Order: sequence, then C-alpha cells, then structure tokens
Amino acid sequence: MSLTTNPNVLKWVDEMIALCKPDKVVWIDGSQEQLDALTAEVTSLPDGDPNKMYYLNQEKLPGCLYHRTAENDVARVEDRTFICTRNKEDAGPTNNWMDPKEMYAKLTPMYDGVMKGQTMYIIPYSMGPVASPISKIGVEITDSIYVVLNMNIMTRMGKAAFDRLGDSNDFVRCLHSKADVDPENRYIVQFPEDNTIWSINSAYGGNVILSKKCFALRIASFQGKNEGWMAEHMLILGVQKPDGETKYVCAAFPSACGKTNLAMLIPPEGYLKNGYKVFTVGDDIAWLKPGEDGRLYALNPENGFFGVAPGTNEKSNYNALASTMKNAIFTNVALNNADNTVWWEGLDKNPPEDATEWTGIKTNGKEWTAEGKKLAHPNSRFTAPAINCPCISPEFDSAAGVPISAIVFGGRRASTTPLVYQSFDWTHGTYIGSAVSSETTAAATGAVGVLRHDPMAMKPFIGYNVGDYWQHWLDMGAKLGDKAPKIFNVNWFKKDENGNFMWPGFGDNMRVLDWIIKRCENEVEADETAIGYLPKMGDINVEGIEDEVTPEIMEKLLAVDKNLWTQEIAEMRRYYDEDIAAKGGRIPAELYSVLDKIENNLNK
Ligand code: GTP
Ligand code: SPV
Ligand code: MN
Repeated sequence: MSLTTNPNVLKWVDEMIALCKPDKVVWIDGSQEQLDALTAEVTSLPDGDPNKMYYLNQEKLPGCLYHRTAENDVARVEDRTFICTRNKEDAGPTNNWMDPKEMYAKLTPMYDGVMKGQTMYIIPYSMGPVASPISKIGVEITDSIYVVLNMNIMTRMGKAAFDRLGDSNDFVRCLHSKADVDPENRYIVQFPEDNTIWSINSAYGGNVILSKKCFALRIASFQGKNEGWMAEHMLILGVQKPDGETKYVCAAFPSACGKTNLAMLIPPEGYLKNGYKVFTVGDDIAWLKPGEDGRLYALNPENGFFGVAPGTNEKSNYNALASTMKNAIFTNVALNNADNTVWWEGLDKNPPEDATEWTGIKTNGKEWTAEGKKLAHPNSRFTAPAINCPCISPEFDSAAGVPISAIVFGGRRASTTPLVYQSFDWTHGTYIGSAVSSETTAAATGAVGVLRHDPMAMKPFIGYNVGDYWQHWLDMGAKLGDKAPKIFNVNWFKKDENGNFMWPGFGDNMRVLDWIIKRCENEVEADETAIGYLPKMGDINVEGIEDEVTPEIMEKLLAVDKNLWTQEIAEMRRYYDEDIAAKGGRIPAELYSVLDKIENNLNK
C-alpha cells in the first residue's frame, strides 16, 4: 500500500516500477517493526551473498551490523559521476557532462527489468528536521536493504517526510539499483534541472546513499544558487566559552581530511578546566542561509555520520567511537572473530589474531599487518546515528540552524600553507576557498597522496559551473555585508624535513579554533602578511604541549615562505587560466583582482 496520495510521487513511482519491473514493492514507513523485519531478512541471507549483512556481538555492540562491499566498489567514483544539464557550460569544467536526453537514453535500458525477481523499496526522507523551513524532501527508490538501513541512520526517514511534502512536486527523485555492481557500467548521475539522481552498478555508501553527496551537495548546491542559499562540504561545530556563550564555526576540508574529527573534538585539559566545551552540529554537510537578523545560519541536513573508520580511536576521536557503539553499520572494516566485534588500523595497537580481513579472508591479523597488509579498507566506514554522539549539540534539531561566526577552509598540505591564517575580507576568503588544494585520499578511487585543486573542498560536489559557484559565494558575501562570517584557512598536515607532522592535531586543534574565535571577537591582534592575517608568535596557546610545539616549530608552522608562495600564486594563475577559464569556467573578475593583489604583496 502506498504511503502517500501525492500524485507527483505516485506518477513517478509508477514509471519507475514499469521500468525496473520488481517482483514486489515495499514503501518504507520508518517503523521499528519494518526495520526489524528488513534486518532479519538481510542477515539471514546465505554467506557469500553479496547483499548479506551480519549481526555483530549484540552485547558489546547492540543493534550493530556489518557489511562488505565488492572489492571494486569501495569509494566514490568521480570519473563515473556526471552532471547532466541541457547546456554543457552549465556543468562547467570540474564536472563530467552528458546531454540529459542522451544520458537517459543510455541508462534507461540498463534499468529496464533490473529489479526482476527482487523487491523495490521506496524511501521517503527529509534532509534537515522535518519541521524546518530550510529542509527538503527526497524519495529514494532502491533494490538494496543495506541502502534502506543506511538511509534510516543518515536521514529523517519515513512517513513524516511524505506528510511534510503534501501534494508538492518539490522533491528529489532518487533512483538506485545495485544491478550487477559492474564497474564498467557504474554511473552516478545528477540531473539538476529535473531534481533527479540516477545511480547504478554500485553498492558503496557515497554512490548509493543518494541523500548525501548526490542530493545534499550536488543537487542542493544548484538549488541554493537559484534560491539564495549555499550547500557546502562543511562540518558545523559550537564552541561554548566559559561565560556560557556558544560560537558556531563551519569548516570545509576535502574528503578524509579531518571534518568528523574536528566536529567532535575534545578540548585539551587546560581548556576543559577553564570551562570550554565543543558541540557537534554536523560532520560533513552544511546548508547555509541568511537568517532574519541578516546573519548566516547553518543547518546540518543529515541525521547521522558516515565516518572514516581507520584512525578512529579513544584518543583521536572518543566521541565518534562512542557514536558507533549501538545501532551502527560498519562497512569494509575487519572483524575480530574472537568476540565478533570490529577492528581497523589505528583502533588500537593489537590487531586480532583471529581476524577476518575486509575482503572476507580469515587470517592471523598480527601476521597480516606485520606483512604491511591492511586488515580494514582505508576507506572503511561507520554509519552512526547522530543522537549517539556524546557531544551532539542541543541545537542539532533546531529548525533555524545556528548562526555562524567563522568559516574555515583547509586541506592536506605538506608545505607552503601555514597552520592558520585569516583572509583580509570575504572576497579574499572566497579566493582562499577557490585555492584549496589537498593531497588525495582513499575516499575516492584513484591514486592517493597526489596534490590536486579542490576548491572549497567541493570539486567532486559542485552541481554546476565552478565559476558561477564562486560568483554565488561573492554574491552571498555582498548580501551579508558586515554580518558575514570571517574566513580562515588551516593546515593540520604541515610536515618537517623528516616527513613528520609538526602539529599534534586532533584535540589540540582547539588551540587554533580559540585564536579564530578571538579574531572574530576582535580580542587578539594579528600580523598582516602578503597572504593574510597570521597569528603573532605566542598567540596560539601551547600550554601543555610546549615540549612538542617549541617556538622553533611554531615559527615553521606559521612561516610564509616567499619562494613557495610565489610558486603557489603562479600555480593558481595557471589553474584559473588553463583548468578553469580556458575550459568554460566563468571566473569572476574580483577573484583575478585578489590574485593580482597577493602577487603584488609578495613582490613588495
Ligand atoms: P569524509 O567523511 O571523507 O568527508 O572525511 P572527513 O573530512 O570527515 O575526515 P575524518 O575526520 O574522518 O579524518 C580522516 C583521516 O584524517 C583520519 O584517518 C584521521 O585520523 C585523520 N585526521 C583527522 N584530523 C587530523 C589531525 O588534526 N591531524 C592529523 N595528522 N590527522 C588527522
Ligand atoms: C566523502 O567522500 O567526502 C564522504 C564519504 O564523506 S561519501 O559518502 O562516500 O561521499
Ligand atoms: Mn565528506
């Protein structure tokens, strides 16, 4: 029985049933009863079935499940991701493009009868609290129970989303089929002008949880440009100060560059003693909209965390680990067969002897890792409900979102970029966002550790022309005027001559947040340099880590090397000219002016 009388939904669903030809259709109402039945079904599949999920130790990890994806299906596939707008220029140089008519014609035969012998699940969901005016509704059709269970954690899933939608046609139509999980025929396709997403031949998170990158960033960034708001690859956190006031900060770092960790950080001893607290509003995506008071407000459209497992431990990210202790799904981690729990590199220093490696091979984990082989896939993930997070913000469900004081960009840069600096103004901040580059990680397929441009940490996620996207940033700044958040850049990953990180990172990143917030409140001076405002020596609090971060190291962390920055600016000019402008990116003149200004500053 259908869960809605919305004629637009019913018409689309009928079309998709006619196309995919499932044996059975199930509307997902979000009830516990239905979720339990689906869990029972997917865990009772025979071993070796690629869709199978496993119960983990239900005493130690109540409600937790485990799943392995195909070995060729472990990360986002950027080369198979498309933005299909009627005009090619509207997709711009950072996206793969195909004419929508051509793409529909190419994919329709692939979906034809793809669900024969299978069940189609129809998932209504809300991005953002159901009651928030900022929220948006999506409906995902899928043939995967794994997707249903993940969507239940990541979104507000169920009938309430249809009630909120009413008879409106304003919902995103998401179609997913795992099909044969054939990498040669894998497509992740956004049709922004049709509010439509088609994904086929994958069963990995970012390619199939269509609420996430496909909707909440690619489609939503396009909607935001047209409707006067922004969808960004940003965490949202609140820093509560000793006087009780909370300041909110958004930060955009590329995939697997530290958003979840920063969002959930536990401040160092000294800060805790003085009464500082950090609250998590979001760890991956922010929807930003001007509020009635003229300030910029941020809302996390998601309801859970799809976090990187490796490196997560009690010390590095206690709150993330705690979030995974019940009702979570683990994907492509390793198993500790002694007690049917999970393990990954960096959880602790004791790989289980009786282990199952992420591909399903049973092994002696100690010997396996001693040979340099990984037990968990580097992009293995946990899906965890936000309500599990010990430091979840009291504003998490706020319909209005939270007012943002600072926006922070960052990435993995072994050299050049200092620990932190502040932009001269919003336009310069937009330039800094456009200049984000980072060493690639396992979150997407392809080589790891290669420096690439990743503007605003959004390269794989901007649903339209990157030049227009930069213009939209400038327009938003003009609208916000002097109420606009201050813009900063950070780099936790600067290395010394021996290739070691110079900054301890993780909880100690609080020390940098502290400086950022003080700058927003005009409580601390800064040095004006060629590239922006830098902390004065002594202004980053190193109490308790003086041995690790000596004045000598701090000087290196904050250095602006003239030669390196001259190269950096030359590379940015080349990037703007060759990679963007020459390929149809409509770069705002204001950004070229910033480039000229910094170049002049460096030559002074
Ligand atoms: P996505 O979910 O892919 O968008 O990633 P993310 O940006 O949320 O990254 P996450 O916080 O999961 O961190 C990814 C990796 O970076 C993990 O292995 C962390 O241990 C490591 N990391 C995070 N913060 C720091 C830091 O401050 N310093 C260092 N050296 N490593 C860090
Ligand atoms: C990322 O890659 O930035 C992620 C994971 O957050 S995914 O959902 O695969 O996009
Ligand atoms: Mn991400």
